[in-house]
Amino acid sequence: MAPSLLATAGGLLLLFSFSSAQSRGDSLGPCTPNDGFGKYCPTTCGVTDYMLKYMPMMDGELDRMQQELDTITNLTQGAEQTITYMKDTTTQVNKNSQEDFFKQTTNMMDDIVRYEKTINAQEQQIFELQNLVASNERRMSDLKKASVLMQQRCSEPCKESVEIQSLTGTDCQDVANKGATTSGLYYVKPAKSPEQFLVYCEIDSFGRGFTVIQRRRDGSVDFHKDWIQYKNGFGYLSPDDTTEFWLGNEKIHLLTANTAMPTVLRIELVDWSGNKRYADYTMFRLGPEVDMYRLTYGYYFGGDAGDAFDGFDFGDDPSDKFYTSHNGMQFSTVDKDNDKYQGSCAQQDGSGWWMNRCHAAHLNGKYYQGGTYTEKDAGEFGYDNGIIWVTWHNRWYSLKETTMKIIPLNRITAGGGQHTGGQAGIKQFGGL
Ligand SMILES: [Ca+2]
Repeated sequence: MAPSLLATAGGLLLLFSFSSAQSRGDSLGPCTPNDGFGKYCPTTCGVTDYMLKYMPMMDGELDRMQQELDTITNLTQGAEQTITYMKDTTTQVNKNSQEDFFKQTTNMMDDIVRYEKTINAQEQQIFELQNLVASNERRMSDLKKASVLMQQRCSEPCKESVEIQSLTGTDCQDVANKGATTSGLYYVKPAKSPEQFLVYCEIDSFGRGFTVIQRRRDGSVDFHKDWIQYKNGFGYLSPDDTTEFWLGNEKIHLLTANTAMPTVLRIELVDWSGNKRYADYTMFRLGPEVDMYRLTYGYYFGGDAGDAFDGFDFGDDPSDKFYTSHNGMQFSTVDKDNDKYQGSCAQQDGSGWWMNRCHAAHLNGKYYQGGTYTEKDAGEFGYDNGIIWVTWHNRWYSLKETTMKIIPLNRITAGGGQHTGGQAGIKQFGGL
């Protein structure tokens, strides 16, 4: 055992864990405290996620080092035994010096042969030990470099590295109406919101300002989160739209409740072949927390991805469609079961969503690289838990990218754009 080296390595890990969290805490000062989270200014949740993601790697490194140290210890013991043996042999030779000359010569010849063997073996051992030491030094050096890198990143003043636009409004459409033409990070403050918060606004050439409430891109953020995390939001907002996040149920509630104009929820999906589809729902609204952030919408407003929120007949049971619809469902998380199922859909699927019994749409599901997955991939419960929009791809196909964004109803068709394909939606819109 080499407790001193282990303690040093442990100390190194501990040192940068605390100091990085501390640095971020310090540098949050100059940031506007209400920004919630961002690519460079993660929330406490964000920091925890980051550390948890990084720590298993460090733990793995330390485990490997420990194993190598054990090996070195064993080899050292072997070498010590060999030395003891060599000393014993020398003593034996001295004892034998009084004996018969020929016998002594024979013994000495034997001893010389043994010595040679021992020396060869020891040289080999020394060579292996040197390699191990060099390898450990490299690992220590890598760990130190990683630590220094973390320190540097954590000590960067976050205010300077995040571009936050100066215009503000009640939502992204309001921001666009005030003249914003660039997509990016903006502060918004809906009418009933006690404070402003940061959002990513997608502003297009038609002057439409979408407020983005969910992004899946590459699986870099784990959506297996609890009630509080889904309430407050998690993941990272970035000015260049490269990161994954859930904006937060409380913010989505504030953005959709008490608006003068009905809100349209646009869902955009990308599969693993690069195909893109979308679905629109108008009069989209999230209830308050006392009503468990219940999802309601008026009707499917069109799109080419199909109406998965309305449920789907999987062919398992006549009630499939009824029990996989989402309109009117409360939000459930792994620690809060508000679904219509005797078990917990959210716990089984490891997500937060408007679960029924359980779903035909499931955009906060587990990220599966490549898309297709099986019951075996789905873990201990074996249910379809991917990123699902079943009216486009079946439930054992997990989508590559998703976007959920909202916009006032009167702006959705502005300038034509994507929605011109949704004939059903246009008709319904005309009938309003
Ligand atoms: Ca239940």
